[in-house]
Amino acid sequence: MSTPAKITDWVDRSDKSGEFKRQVSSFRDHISREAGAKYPPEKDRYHLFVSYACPWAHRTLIARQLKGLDKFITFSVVHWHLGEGGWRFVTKDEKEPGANVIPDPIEGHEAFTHLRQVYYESDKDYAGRFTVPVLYDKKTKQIVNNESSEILRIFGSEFDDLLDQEHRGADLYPEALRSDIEDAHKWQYDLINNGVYKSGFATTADAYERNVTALFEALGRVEKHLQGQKEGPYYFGKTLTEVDIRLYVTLIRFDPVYVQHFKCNIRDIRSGYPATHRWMRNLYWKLPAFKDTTQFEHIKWHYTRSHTQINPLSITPVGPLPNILPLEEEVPAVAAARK
Ligand SMILES: N[C@@H](CCC(=O)N[C@@H](CS)C(=O)NCC(=O)O)C(=O)O
Repeated sequence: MSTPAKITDWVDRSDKSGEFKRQVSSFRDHISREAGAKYPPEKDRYHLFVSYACPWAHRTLIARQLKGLDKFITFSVVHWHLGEGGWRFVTKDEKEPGANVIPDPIEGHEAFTHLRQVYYESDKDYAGRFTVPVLYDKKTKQIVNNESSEILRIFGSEFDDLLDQEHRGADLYPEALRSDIEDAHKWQYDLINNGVYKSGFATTADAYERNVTALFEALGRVEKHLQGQKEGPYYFGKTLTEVDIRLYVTLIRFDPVYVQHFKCNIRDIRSGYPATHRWMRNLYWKLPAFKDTTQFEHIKWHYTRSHTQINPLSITPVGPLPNILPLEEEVPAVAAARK
């Protein structure tokens, strides 16, 4: 008899390849400023459900803040623990760190305990995974979109007519860089963003070794690119783009979690990739949209205490300390080598 699928089975138990295969997102509508759009940009109409732990959700939180959409789109954060029922909301009496970690705040959702209920409200026959981020329309009570790359793109442009000059000007997908951005997304998504998961969730040594090797080759490629980047602090020099956001959310979790929990330990960022380390710290320390949305307790607790097949005792490793180094400080070996 085969074992029934569980929400916490990251690799299908009958899949002999041992490979983690990410499902395709199901809700793919768009908020659009085109006349007659089903979901037009409007103040206080949309809500974002996220987890601070999740790198995909983190993309959307950064874009929301960078574009000044905090005044337009509300958000709430689920409990960091992912159990058999999927993501759950905190109860009224629970106190967890971080802003907006609250029960489901939507009118009519007073009895909702889990994110899955938001999915079933939109589609009673929904049969996919109950993932964050979820962009939700409070007016029609429907999920608009649950694919972070698309939500990022929506936030980047579709509210621009409502924004002040400064935020309208923050173009995360500028015309002149579009083909470079798309090229970077292609390999970085597969080898880095998803690569850490494919390494960590692999259930055979072969699948793990193949994916972790490819991941570190790709990190070498990022490092080489950033070493050659003399024009400015961002991936493409003076212009902050989607590529910075999408790489950051994976790399900020790298040393605190992925190195040990996902066995991505050929090197770490702080001692092995100086240009990448500087690029990442610049984003964190100089731009509040990056620092304010990075919640290390949710990040560390979620992975190490939810994935019990990887860490059965749920003991969270203390280090590395600090989670992120100050801009001008290096690990002792790097500092000594510089002298
Ligand atoms: N394609 C989705 C992936 C999102 C995703 O996988 N989110 C994870 C958290 S990091 C999740 O919610 N997983 C819950 C589950 O699979 O049950 C996106 O990029 O928006």
